[in-house]
Order: sequence, then C-alpha cells, then structure tokens
Amino acid sequence: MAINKIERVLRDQVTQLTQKLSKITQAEEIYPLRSLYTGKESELQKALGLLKDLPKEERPTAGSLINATKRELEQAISEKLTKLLSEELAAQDAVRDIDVTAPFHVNMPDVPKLPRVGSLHPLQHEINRMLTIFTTMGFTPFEGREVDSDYYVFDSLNMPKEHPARQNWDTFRTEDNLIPTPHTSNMQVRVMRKMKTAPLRAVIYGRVSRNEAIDAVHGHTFYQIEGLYIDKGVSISNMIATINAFVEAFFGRKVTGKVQPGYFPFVEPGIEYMGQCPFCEGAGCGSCKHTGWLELVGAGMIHPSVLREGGFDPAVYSGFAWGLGLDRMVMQRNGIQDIRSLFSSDIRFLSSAV
Ligand code: FA5
Repeated sequence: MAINKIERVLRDQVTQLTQKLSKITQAEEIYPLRSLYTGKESELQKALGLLKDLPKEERPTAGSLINATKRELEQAISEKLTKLLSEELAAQDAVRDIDVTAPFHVNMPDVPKLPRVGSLHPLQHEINRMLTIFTTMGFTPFEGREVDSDYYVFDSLNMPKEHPARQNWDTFRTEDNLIPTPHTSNMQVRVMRKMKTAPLRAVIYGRVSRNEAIDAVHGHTFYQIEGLYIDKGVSISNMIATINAFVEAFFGRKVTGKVQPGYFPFVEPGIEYMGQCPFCEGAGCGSCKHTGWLELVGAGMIHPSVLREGGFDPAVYSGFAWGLGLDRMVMQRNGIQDIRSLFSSDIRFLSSAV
C-alpha cells in the first residue's frame, strides 16, 4: 500500500470515530470503540504492519503519521469518556441526598453495606450506667444469685416459715428445693457476712423471677438493683438523700421525690420512694397512670434481726437498704411503654431503645 493510501485510511478512521463519538451518550458505549479503533485488530495496527512494505525513505513519514493518528484517536476517546463520566456523576449527585457526616455506605448505596456491629442490650447498658453512679458514690458492686436457698431468700430476711409476707415474693422451686430468687434482697446477709466491717456500702445487681400475671409493667423475670449502707448513726434522712442523689443522676435532671410508708419485713420503718413523673412533671400522663408519681424504689432502715443475722450489732450499727426495679426505671427514662419489649428479640427495638 502506498503512503497516500495509508494516509487516506487513517484520516477516514479519525472521521469515523469522531462521528460515532458525537452520537454516544453513555460512557459504557465508548469502551468497544476504543478496541475497534486502537486495539490489535484496528486499521491503525494494520497500517503499522504495512510499514515494512513501504520504500525505506517513506517509512519515517508514514511512521510519524501513524503515531500522530493514534494520539488523535486516543485523545478523542479520552476527552469524550471524561465528559460523559463527569456528567453521569453529576446526575447521580443531583438525585442523591448526601450526608457528609454519615458512614460511607449511606452515600454509596451500590457499595455493599458494612457488617452489622452488635451493641449492648438496653438493660445491660442501664445496669452499667447505674453501677457507675453507685460506684462513684462509694458503693462496691456485687452480682446477685439467680437461684438461692430458702434461708437467704426468706429466713435471713426476718421471714420465717409460714410468714404471710412470703407470699409477696411468690416464685418457683426446683426439685432440690432451691428458689429462683424473687428479689435481690437475698444477698443482704451474704454481703454483710462477706464485707464484715462498717462503713459498709454495697450495691447488688441481679435477675429475679416471680410467679406473676404478666402485663405491660409486670414481668415474670426482671432486674433489681439492691443497695446496702451500714455504719454508726445512719439515719433515714441519709437514706432519702442517697436515693434522691441517685435518682437525679439517673434521670439527668432534678426529680422531686416523696416518701410514703411501705411494708417489707426486713426493714423498719419501710418506705416506698416515689419520684415525680419525669414525662409530665406531676401533671399526670400515661406513663404514671395519671397519678403524677412513679414508684421507683422500695427501701427502709435495716431491721435489727437482719443486722444481727449479718454479724452487725444493732445496738451499735444502723443502716438502710433499698431495692429498685431496673426495668421500670429503664422504661421510664426511655419512654418504653411495655416491659415485654425488653425481653423481645426485635433487633429494631434493641438497637434503638437506649
Ligand atoms: C422488693 O422486692 C424488696 N426486696 C425491695 C426492698 C429492698 C425493700 C430492700 C426494702 C429494702 P418489691 O416487690 O416492691 O420490693 O419490688 C421492688 C421493685 O421491683 C418495685 O418497685 C418495682 O419497680 C420492681 N418490680 C416488682 N415487681 C415487678 C415485676 N413483676 N416486673 C417488673 N418490675 C417489678
């Protein structure tokens, strides 16, 4: 082939490619053109193969013509590709609402999602918070027992056999006559015997079970946090101040509290600590059953027989104890309507509750 014929073929290639590129609207249509006009089977490559058949003096001119055409073809392809890709990205950005603070997969829906990372159960999260508050106040944490003997659950707490108050903590029994603990108070005497010396400040968290008719605020299995404080000259006002300080730290705001009499055989006197409902501030709402108050804690001054059972002389020492219902406080703090949600395995609830 003569040099002018090669020149014509190459010019024709440039014209053809320019026309085709002008009609293309999608970046992906360009890739086949690239191989057609610059790949191994292209006219350009064939022209290169013909160089050896040209007269020697024409070869440099033909060679630089082929190289110049190659650059021209590649440049046309690359400019068009860049233009189409940036138009496509701009179009995607226009319809996509970009949140620059979000994890990357939120803005890039085509990218596979990051694996789900687990989180603490809402109850465990709140147990940790409560324990942090109490340890900051100087209390030593203990874990309760889920199964215990008749002695620790009842007798040690001033409830001998046939005591009618045992019915308040009706529960189940194993065949070996062990009791799934109905309250964390079973740990009181055990902790007193373990710590032995005053001042004694202990907080016990545990899962408890009761033979209970279940509803939105009653579970058959729930959590309690028990507290014990024993020293010389401990008074009921120390107890109320301690509970007040905890409740305010837990809810993160000032909570008006009130105390009303309550009966528990292991304390004298016994009280129920009511907090003004944090949702309606006393006006009355669904969360507080329209009373304006929430029963937060059962508490009282430790009964002399229980102190004695734990190894403390009631003539020298006094102290207070409380038992709070963790689930109910978590419900109140987080606006959770039904205690059963805390035992469900609904991942949407579990990952959003706290
Ligand atoms: C007791 O269990 C006493 N041991 C508390 C105590 C400890 C009093 C130390 C004095 C000294 P009570 O049965 O009221 O008390 O339960 C305490 C708290 O547990 C209640 O205020 C409530 O918040 C929670 N609670 C009781 N029953 C249930 C239930 N079925 N479901 C969820 N929470 C419950």
